[in-house]
Amino acid sequence: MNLSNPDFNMAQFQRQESLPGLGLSLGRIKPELYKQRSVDGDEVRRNNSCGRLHFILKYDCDLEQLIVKIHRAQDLPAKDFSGTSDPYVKIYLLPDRKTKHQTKVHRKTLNPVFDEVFLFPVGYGELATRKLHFSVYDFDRFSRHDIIGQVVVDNFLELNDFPRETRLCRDIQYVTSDNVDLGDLMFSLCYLPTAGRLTITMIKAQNLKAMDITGASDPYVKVSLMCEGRRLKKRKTSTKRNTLNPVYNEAIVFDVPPENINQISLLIAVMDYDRVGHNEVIGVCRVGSEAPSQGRDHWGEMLMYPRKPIAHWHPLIEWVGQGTTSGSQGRSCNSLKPPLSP
Ligand SMILES: [Ca+2]
Ligand SMILES: [Ca+2]
Repeated sequence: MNLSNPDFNMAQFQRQESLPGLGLSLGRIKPELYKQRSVDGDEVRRNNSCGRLHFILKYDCDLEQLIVKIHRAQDLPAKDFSGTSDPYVKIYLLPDRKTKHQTKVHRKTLNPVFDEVFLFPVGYGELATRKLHFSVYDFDRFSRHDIIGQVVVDNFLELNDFPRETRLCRDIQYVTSDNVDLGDLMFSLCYLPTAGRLTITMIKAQNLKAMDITGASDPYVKVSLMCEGRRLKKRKTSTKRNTLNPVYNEAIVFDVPPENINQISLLIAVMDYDRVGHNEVIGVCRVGSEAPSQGRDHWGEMLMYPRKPIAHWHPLIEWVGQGTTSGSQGRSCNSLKPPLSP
């Protein structure tokens, strides 16, 4: 069975997927993926993961539509007292929030097999600015449905095989609310190993959540250099007044010697400035070797291409307020002294 056959059409897509034993064929492709994730629970927790979502993307150039097949989820957290959940998945192709698709609810399982196909009519050229947003929920008969977590896919054109059939398996990121509306942040990362210089250039944000009664926010971005849960240094951009789509183009530089680059991460918070009262967090994202999937990928790309600024969009997720300064400094951080302010 040639899974990357470019002539693969919609009918085959569905037929092939509904063949008995298909679930096994996924497993045959990358069995090591499953093994690692299900055995190493610690790793899953470190990444704030709430299980994994398996799905398949394909773009139909003739019909100009993105085809999304939600295959299954695995190792979901239990949200009900019974020790299970009743999962279902909602998907959007942001920034459009009017077209929403949803799977059926699967009762009492942490490893649901959905096998449902959804279509999003969209021009191929438009895909560069769109992103798929999956929210996994636990259905509850008598109360508000709990969100289990979310997966966001952007940069479609950089996916292997795309627009041909592309199978993906992503960590489900922990969130506490359905934060489709927090917005996105674009920044570039660049590392100069010889100079030991890490540069993050804050480019812009879009569709930020409105925090003020004016219907806008006064966003600035705060970047914290973290080592094992401890904040070593923080820097921020200028504040842009009264906008949900700020443009910064401001570089923030940290001194990080190559021997420490694998121990650190960046916690990036988009904040709303308020003249009166506390400034509030709009949303956050993290990059680093231990960050959730997208932040980890961007970090890895930066290390793979030193001296080259690499820019990506990142979805903002809700700040759940983990302590950033508590806990003792790890041994491995000792050689990374907080650099002096310039
Ligand atoms: Ca439930
Ligand atoms: Ca404000």
